[in-house]
Amino acid sequence: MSAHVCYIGLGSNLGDSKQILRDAVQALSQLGQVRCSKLYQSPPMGPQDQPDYLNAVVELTTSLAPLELLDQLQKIEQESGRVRLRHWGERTLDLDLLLYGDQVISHPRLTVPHVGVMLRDFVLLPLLDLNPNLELQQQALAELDVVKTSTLTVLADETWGAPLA
Ligand code: ROI
Repeated sequence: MSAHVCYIGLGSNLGDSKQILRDAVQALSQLGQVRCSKLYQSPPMGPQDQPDYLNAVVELTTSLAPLELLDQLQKIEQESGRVRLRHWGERTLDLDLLLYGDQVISHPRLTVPHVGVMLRDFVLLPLLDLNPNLELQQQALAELDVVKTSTLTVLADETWGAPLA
């Protein structure tokens, strides 16, 4: 079976976010080979009266098909005890399928590339940790203004997601 290199955005701003994201990386590692970005703290996009988010991106090399992968991501979200308080509001765990190889997918359940990829620094900076030369729609992501002007805080280097020895 052929493997695909995928990128998954992780976000949390409810509960013990660092542990929740670490558990999510562990769960993702059951689906294929994983590499972790640095861990970032980012101010909320959306309503401002919610806590800052922790954000990261995982590169997953998997033989799962896109909708199979989506099912697994939603299962991991549910098993984390996912709580979502309001639209664009605080949540315990978000797993967004950002990129699936270079496939373009338009399906009622799934849009790839994810609509936010080009717009959100909390997705772009961790993506660039993993793949500094990444291009989308013939645009080098590292050259985007939103990347150059970003003020995200790095909380931890790439080893944050590794299980404790
Ligand atoms: N804002 C930040 N900073 N990080 C997120 O992961 C995030 N996720 C969301 C919304 C509510 C859009 N805002 C976010 O879903």
